[in-house]
Amino acid sequence: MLNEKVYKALNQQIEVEADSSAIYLAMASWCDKEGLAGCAQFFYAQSDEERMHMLKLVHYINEMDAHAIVPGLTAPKIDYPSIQDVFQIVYKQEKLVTESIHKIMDICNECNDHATIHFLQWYVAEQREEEAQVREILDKIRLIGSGGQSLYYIDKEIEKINKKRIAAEAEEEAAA
Ligand code: OFO
Repeated sequence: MLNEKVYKALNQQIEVEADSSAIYLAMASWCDKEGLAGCAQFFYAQSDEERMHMLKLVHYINEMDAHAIVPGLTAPKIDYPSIQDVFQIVYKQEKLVTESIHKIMDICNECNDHATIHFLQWYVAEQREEEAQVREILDKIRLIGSGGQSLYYIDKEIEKINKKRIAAEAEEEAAA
């Protein structure tokens, strides 16, 4: 059985992950409309990943004999000034998610909830990787600059990341 404080915090995290999934889906759709195919593919995949993070929480809470609450959707922003702004927003969102996971860890430590600490370690590692990836993208965007063909080159860079992700997923599947 979960401690009440831990239960509440985990349920709130379901909402945070659901919001991330909706935000990235809205970004994918905006990129599609702007003709940024590589970025669109990146955000569709990110949105799916966030949904998977949300589902992991739902399953964990229920496995612990509590009731996972599915939240209502917060309407995401649907328009963005530029792709540079999109990735800045992503970075802020990922930092917010990291903070939120760390807060739950603190609550778990207070409550001596070793099972949830173990469960959340996956999220801690995932957040470290996601923040690093967005920082890398922001660095590339800065290097490419905002000249005439910058959108083309930014999209190409994101396509490279998509290819790496697909290859990593194929490797994981083969190893399973
Ligand atoms: Fe849920 O992984 Fe980042 O946000």
